[in-house]
Amino acid sequence: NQAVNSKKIAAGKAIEYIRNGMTLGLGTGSTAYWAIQGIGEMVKHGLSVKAVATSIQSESLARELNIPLIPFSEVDRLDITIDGADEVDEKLNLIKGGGGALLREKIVAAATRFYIIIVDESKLVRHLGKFPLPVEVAPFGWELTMRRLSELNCTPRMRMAGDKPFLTDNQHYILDCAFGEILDPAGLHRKVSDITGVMEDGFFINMADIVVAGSPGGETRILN
Ligand code: DER
Repeated sequence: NQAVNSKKIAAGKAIEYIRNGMTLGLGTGSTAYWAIQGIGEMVKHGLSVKAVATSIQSESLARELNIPLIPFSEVDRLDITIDGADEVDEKLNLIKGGGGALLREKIVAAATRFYIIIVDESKLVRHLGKFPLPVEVAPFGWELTMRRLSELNCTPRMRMAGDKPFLTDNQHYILDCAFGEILDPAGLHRKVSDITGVMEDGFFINMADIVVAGSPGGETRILN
């Protein structure tokens, strides 16, 4: 359908930046899925790259596609990481974490020279915040952490997997915090990350180098 089309189109444009011999970060989610598929095709046709995945889910997809994986401990910098996002504002600040992979995604992003975000154009917003901010918290004392988050004027909700709390690849919980329109995402990120018990939050401030936005009509726009 059209939404898949725009994700695929954005992914196809993003993988054009990949060169032989690069070390890549593989993102997580339904848009990054298409980038990993495209990289798999390039590997099948002789591209030699090494990759670090941002989730167990992306790791197993990469294995299926014979994309050579290396442990993160073997790299100090990644050349390119391609990942999705839930919202992108006009300064290319992001809300991520819809797929629950935000902690490893941010660690990989922070080690990446050229960070490419791929989205359907519906993710482009004037202000972040319509999408609830995913916050990864330690299960130990999560009730106190949740209370402290709500004191920042949001409504935190435990993300569930069936009738149990969702567990991230790092065995933490995710609280989805509805703030409504956020006018100062950098300032709010500092407040959220200051709360003891918060492992990471879904604000990716000043991290994206370019954003490739795909449209259902099949065009792509490069934002930087
Ligand atoms: O969890 C994540 O950060 C994902 O990248 C998410 O933000 C985007 O997922 P999607 O491409 O499936 O919308």
